[in-house]
Amino acid sequence: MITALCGGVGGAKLVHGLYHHQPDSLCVIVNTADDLEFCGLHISPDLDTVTYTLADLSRRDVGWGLEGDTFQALQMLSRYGVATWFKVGDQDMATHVYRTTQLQQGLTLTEIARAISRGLGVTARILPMCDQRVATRLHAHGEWLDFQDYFVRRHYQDTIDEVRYEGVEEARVTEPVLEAIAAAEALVVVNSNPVLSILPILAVPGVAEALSKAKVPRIAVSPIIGSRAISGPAADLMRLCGREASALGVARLYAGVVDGLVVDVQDAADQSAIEALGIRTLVTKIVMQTVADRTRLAGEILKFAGRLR
Ligand code: FO1
Repeated sequence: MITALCGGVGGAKLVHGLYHHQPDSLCVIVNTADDLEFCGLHISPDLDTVTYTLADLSRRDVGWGLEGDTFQALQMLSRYGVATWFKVGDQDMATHVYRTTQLQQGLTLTEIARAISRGLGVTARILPMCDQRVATRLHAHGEWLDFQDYFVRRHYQDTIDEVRYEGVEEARVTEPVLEAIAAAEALVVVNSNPVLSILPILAVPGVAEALSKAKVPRIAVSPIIGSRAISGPAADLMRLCGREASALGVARLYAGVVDGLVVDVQDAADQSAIEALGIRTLVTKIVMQTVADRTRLAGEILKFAGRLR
C-alpha cells in the first residue's frame, strides 16, 4: 500500500504516476482547506482534481475541471449578476450538486469522496484530510482573503504576510486516514505547495503524530526547482514562512516528517546539505510534462522507498 499526501494540480500528476504503478493499493490523503461555497454548492477542488486526474477526465491544459466541459450554466448565472470568476463547468457542476445534496443528507466528505471515485471508476482510495470544514485564509495589506479569492480571482499576486487554516484545531483525523498511514509500506508527500496543500494536512490533529510513528520510508518530492516553484506561489509562501525557497529549504521544512527527499537535477548541489539533515536524497528529473514523466518519476520514488527500507 502506498499512501500519498496531496493538494491540487501539480501533486495530482505524481499521484497519477503512482496510480499507474499501484492502481489497487494507493491511498491519497487530500487537502480540503481550498474548499469553497459557490451558489450554495460545496466545492472541493483538490478532491475533484485528484479524482478526475486518476479517472483520466481532467482538463489536459490546466489540470483542474473536466476535459471538454461546457460553461452554459455559468453563462446564465452571469446574466443574473452572479460572480463567475471561478470557472465551474456544467459537468463539474454535477459533482458539486451531488456532494452538496449528500452533505445535506448527513454523509461525510469521506463517504462522498468514496462514492464519487467509485462512480468514476477510480480504484485508489481518495481520502479528505478530515470531515470538518477547514479554510485556508491569507492576510495581505491589512485584510484576510479567502483562498480562491487570493489564488484564482487575484491570481496570487498579493504579498501575503500570514496564512491561517481556520477551523483546523477543531478538525479530527478520520479512521480511514489513520488506517491509510498505518497500512502504508511507504508514505509520499507529493510535490504540492507545502504551505497551501501539505501543511494544512499535517495541521489536522493526529496526522503529524501518525506520520512520525510510521516505521516505513516517508518521502517528499520538492515542489521547488532552483529557487522557483514549478507552478504557483510555493516559493513566495516558503519565504513567508521564513524558509529559503530552495530544495534545501523544503528539506528543512519537512525535517522530522520525512526520511527522504526527491530533488531535481538542477539542485544536485544541495544534496550534501540535505543529507546532513539526516534526509536521504534522490536527485532526478522531477518536472512532469508528459504522462510518461509521471509514471517514470513515480517508479523511481517507489524504488527509492525500497532502498530506504
Ligand atoms: N483555478 C483557476 O485558476 N481558475 C479557475 O477558474 C478554477 C476553477 C476551478 C473549478 C473547479 C475546481 O475543482 C478547481 C478550479 N480551479 C481553478 C483550480 C483550483 O482553484 C486550484 O487548483 C486549487 O484550489 C489549488 O490547488
